[in-house]
Amino acid sequence: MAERGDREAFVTLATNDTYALGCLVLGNSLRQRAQTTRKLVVMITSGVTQPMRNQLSRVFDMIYDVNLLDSRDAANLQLLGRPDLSVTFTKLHCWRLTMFDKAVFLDADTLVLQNVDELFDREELSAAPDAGWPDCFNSGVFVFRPSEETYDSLLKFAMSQGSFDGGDQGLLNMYFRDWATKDIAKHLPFIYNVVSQAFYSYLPAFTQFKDFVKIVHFIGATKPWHHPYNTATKEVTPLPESGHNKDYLQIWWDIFMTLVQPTLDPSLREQMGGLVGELAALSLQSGVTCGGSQAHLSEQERKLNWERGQVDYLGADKFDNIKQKLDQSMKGPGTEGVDFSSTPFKGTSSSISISVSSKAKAPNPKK
Ligand SMILES: [Mn+2]
Repeated sequence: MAERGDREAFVTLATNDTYALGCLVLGNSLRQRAQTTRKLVVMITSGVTQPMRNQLSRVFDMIYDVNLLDSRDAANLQLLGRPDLSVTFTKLHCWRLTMFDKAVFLDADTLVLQNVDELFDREELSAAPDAGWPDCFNSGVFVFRPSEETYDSLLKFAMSQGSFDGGDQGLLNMYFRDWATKDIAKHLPFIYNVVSQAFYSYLPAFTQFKDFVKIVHFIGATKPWHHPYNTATKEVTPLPESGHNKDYLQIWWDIFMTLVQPTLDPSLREQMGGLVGELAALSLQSGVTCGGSQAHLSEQERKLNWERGQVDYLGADKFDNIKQKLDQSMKGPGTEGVDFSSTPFKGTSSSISISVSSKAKAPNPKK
């Protein structure tokens, strides 16, 4: 089995340092909690800083640089004219990991609760139904066979067809269009990609089957790392609007606090802890991922961009707006009644409060 283990890998993707934190928790969940025997690969873009890269190398067997503007690559050259597709295409790079015979892609916002190595017995393209439209698969978890041929074919397809949802899920569902009807073996059971809000949409089923859940997916704009965590009680507080199940959030935070946070490079801790660190990260990332304001985007589009790590730091999500939200929520009797819905940045006020509780030198926003 050792040989096979070397030729098969779990693959994830980080486009910035925040998502890299998700990757670190995911990697630890695979290694420590699920005891996988397979390799761990993280694909990163230029949005990931060097200290975070070092951090990732402690957990992942391989770091794979995805250079979006590699002009030596003809297919990528064509992409230069389609910046709208660049994020979608980032994920497609997983097909270029041809040093592996088979791989399982996992979003950075997933968490593995139990061993899932049996997924490597499945064929390309195996995935679980999307909770919103079950005739489509959710592209947060899928089994695939790395192949340059498939990669080129996917790029060509994307160039000519585009993606019906503007993201990788729409594209992959169009490319693997017979998934819904052709082969039931390619339908992964839902337990391999359970949206963390499932208890809300179908509580009796959740109650009945929750012990079988193997992979949780924190979909939506608010991620586990956006939630307030009390370092004294070691408890996470679910944000009412995120809809994430508290138990799953707690598992994410337990892994983060026990296996990730204590090993973090001090320079990263500076970046992640405290208001100043948050701001430093913001200005740094705005230069890399955001060219300008996203004021023209609809709320839905903005949330999608937020989900992809493209935050409008210079526009709607700029710090003044975040601070305003923060002040509002601090002023009120509680978070209840405060309308967070107008900004996907709602979680950030909470991540700031996390750092406040863990870093004595950070300014107290209650003042
Ligand atoms: Mn996701």
